[in-house]
Amino acid sequence: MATAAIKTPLRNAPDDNVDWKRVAYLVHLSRALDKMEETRLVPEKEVLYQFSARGHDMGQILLGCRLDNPQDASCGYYRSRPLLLALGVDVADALGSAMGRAGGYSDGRDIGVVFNFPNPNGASALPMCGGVGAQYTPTAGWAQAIEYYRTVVKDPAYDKALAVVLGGDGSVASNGFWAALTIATTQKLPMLFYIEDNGFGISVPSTFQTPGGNIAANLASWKGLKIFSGDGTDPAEAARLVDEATAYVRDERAPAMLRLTVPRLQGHSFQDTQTYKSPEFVESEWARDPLPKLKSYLVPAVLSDAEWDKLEQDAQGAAEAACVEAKARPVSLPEKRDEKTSSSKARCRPKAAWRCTAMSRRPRPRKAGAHRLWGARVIEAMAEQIDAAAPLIVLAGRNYRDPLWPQIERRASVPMEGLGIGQQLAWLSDN
Ligand SMILES: Cc1ncc(C[n+]2csc(CCOP(=O)(O)OP(=O)(O)O)c2C)c(N)n1
Ligand SMILES: [Mg+2]
Repeated sequence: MATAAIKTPLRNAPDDNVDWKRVAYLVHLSRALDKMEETRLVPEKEVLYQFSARGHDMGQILLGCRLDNPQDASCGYYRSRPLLLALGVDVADALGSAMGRAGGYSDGRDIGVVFNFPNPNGASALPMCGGVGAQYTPTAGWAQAIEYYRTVVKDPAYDKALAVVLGGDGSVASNGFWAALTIATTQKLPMLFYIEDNGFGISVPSTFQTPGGNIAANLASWKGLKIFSGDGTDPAEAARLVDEATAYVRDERAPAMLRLTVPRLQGHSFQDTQTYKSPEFVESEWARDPLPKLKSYLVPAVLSDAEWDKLEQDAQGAAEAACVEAKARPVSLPEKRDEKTSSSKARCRPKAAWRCTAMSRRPRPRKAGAHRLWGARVIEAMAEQIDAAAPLIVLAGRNYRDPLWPQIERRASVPMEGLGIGQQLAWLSDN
């Protein structure tokens, strides 16, 4: 009896500074969305390109919960939806984008798994794209802007702000990674490199991306970079590392890397059946699933079993409601999509945006409407920058010229028309 009276149950002591209920809810929500896409929306052909974040979710959500400064910004990649959920992105927007629906922040323009989230109430997510490594230098730019506002404009709102970039173990072999690392460390920028090391870039093991497969170990002697590294599936360790790394960047105004190892519990994308992994390896990955670890960490220390189940049900309910809302949205029409792209961008940065939208995209000859629309945009962009009466020398080929020609032929000349490629090069070097 005496023994029983003094025996204290073994309990975890989760950090009170973490809102664990929110973390658990969001992990359940991320899982519910992944499962809904895999089991229903992909077979229904509502979602065509699906990426599961399963295994990466808890770490990202812990990170997102620490991005609480409205001047913070993050930039992720196609596996970053859990982070976006933690930043507060509308669930129907997240799902609707993957379904190419109208509305939301992308109005059907994105491939779905990439996001942008100009968040007026908190940390924003910079526009992402599918190019591996493309996320790094824009994030360095944000970090540089933070420092400009802090030290030149002297706006105290930026005193503790940071920029965080998310990337996989494959992305550390990209130009963007090394460029941003150089910028952030030579300029001492408040930038956190959050590396989710799942051991693979599609089917390629991380040992092909960096010697030994551990970028944090390899950068140990890199000057001006504080390194944090650990297990992204262990709730206590991941929460502590996220805390330490974000606090370091905020307080020291200097860059850091946080590398968390995580299992990729699904194929690279839905289509990938992972035949390059042995069944034993896949099993060992599932043994590292952070969700059951989170449950045993929180129940009963923070939540009862019933509360845990209720969070899961609530998250499923939210995912279902978001699905109904997203499906009720019309499919975004290409014409409308183009209008929205140009007009919304024009509101932010008129000239640069017009140049980028109107001039960089190649017109598609078989789509006469799109061809004409492209031509009209280029004409408008030119009108902003070139005098209406100025003579024009057109160096572009026929595909690009044709949609503009009726409007410019009176003042345009095409000096390289009819020349072969070698003659064109000669003309260009002579003129
Ligand atoms: C510039 C560029 N090169 C190649 C690809 C093709 N690609 C898509 S995902 C991927 C692997 C990236 O792996 P990692 O960074 O580890 O992220 P993970 O998918 O494992 O989360 C590659 C090579 C691409 N999208 N962009
Ligand atoms: Mg990877």
